[in-house]
Amino acid sequence: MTHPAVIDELMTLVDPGKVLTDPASLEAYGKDWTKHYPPAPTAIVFPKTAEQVQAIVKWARRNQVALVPSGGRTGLSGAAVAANGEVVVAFDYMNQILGFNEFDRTVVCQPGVITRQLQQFAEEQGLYYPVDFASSGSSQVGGNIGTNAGGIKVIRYGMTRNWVAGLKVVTGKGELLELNKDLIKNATGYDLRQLFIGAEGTLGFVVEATMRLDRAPRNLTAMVLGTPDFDAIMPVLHAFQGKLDLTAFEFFSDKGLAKILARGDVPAPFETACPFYALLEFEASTEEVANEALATFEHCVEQGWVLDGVMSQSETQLKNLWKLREYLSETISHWTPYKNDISVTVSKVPDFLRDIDAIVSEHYPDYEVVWYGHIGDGNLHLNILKPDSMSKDAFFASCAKVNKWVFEIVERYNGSISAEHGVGMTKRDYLGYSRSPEEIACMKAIKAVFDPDGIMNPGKIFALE
Ligand code: 2HG
Ligand code: ZN
Repeated sequence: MTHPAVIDELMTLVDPGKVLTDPASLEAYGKDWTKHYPPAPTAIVFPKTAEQVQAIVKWARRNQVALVPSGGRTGLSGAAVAANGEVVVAFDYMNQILGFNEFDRTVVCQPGVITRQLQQFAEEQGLYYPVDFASSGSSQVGGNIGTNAGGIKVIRYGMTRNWVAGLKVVTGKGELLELNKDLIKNATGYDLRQLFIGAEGTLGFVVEATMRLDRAPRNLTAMVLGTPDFDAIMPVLHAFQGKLDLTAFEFFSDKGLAKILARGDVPAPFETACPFYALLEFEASTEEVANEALATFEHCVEQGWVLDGVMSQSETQLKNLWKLREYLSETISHWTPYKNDISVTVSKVPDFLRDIDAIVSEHYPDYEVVWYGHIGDGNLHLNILKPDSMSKDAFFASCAKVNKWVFEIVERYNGSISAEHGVGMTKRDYLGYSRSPEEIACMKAIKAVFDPDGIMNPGKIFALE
């Protein structure tokens, strides 16, 4: 436990009132959306400047205090959890957009800028920040960078990594590094910026980020298509990708749809009941594009790949169709789901899903399983729902047993045990299914360069040693 005198010293490094130790704050800032681990931080500190972050890290080095970075805490892998007396560094007061350059199409953000704030700022400039996901109303830019956040538009725009022009980071040594200087071309050796993206705060903390923007999409239009089985989704993807530049290609199962419709606030896409649904989106920038989409839909129906479908005709319909997919995670959170976020290359998806589904239904015939995800990226979200009669601990213990088999299948398919939710604490013991011992050794050596004292988010990605 950190000595009270050490916390007193911390208080001198930031503005008055910006260190909290009350139980409610410790509880709130000590956890993310996983809620598996009881939060137990020692204190929460709110820096306002990069210099204050440097002072905090140097203080932590001197006193051997572990630090956990905290953004919107919407993560699903426990990467922002402080369960071992750490001090949480929360970026809520570093939440300003500091600059915009219309020629470079870049925005300079402090790490605590909310994703939606950045999206809205881009819109006000007639531009677009394309990384989007259900938690964009609370997640923060620093956390998005720390986790290399993905979401629903990756098929067209890629992950957060693609949109980071430059970074300022404070390393575990307390040094301030300015990485890539916002350049498009910069052939000067190792791109250290990329190391900090997706590092989950284990190398250092982002204190400023220059994010790129894109042109605004024109007349985004969505289709929801019902398929007779899972296998039909892939030829549908192939057919549409051959004709259109898709901005999204998502899927969900009938069980997922049933949960959404039971809410009572989202209209059904159409009457026909189907086992699986694909949601695709494109820019209907001209009438020809819209006609091409309809012709492709008809082709898919003729082939027997699609049983029914609908295309949005207005902004409201577009939003309503997206709710069918975007509300899933929050809606099923009521059943305390056991989550897995896995990926393979797109061509392997049908066989992969069949193998995993068989394992899960063999071992858990009584559990309800809801499949959804970013199928156009080969990314599946497997959610096993907790029966009401079962305790959370018993349920999670029984699901953990199946992890081994699921991850063996992932390994066999050369896939990833974490497609977009990160490693954090939930996946750290399984890293070896996706990364070789040599790779893990390199990763640990890199950590030692930037964080020689092991104070930056310890116990995340790798187990505590
Ligand atoms: C999504 O795609 C999020 O909705 C959450 O990544 C996934 O709830 C999940 O399993
Ligand atoms: Zn997702």
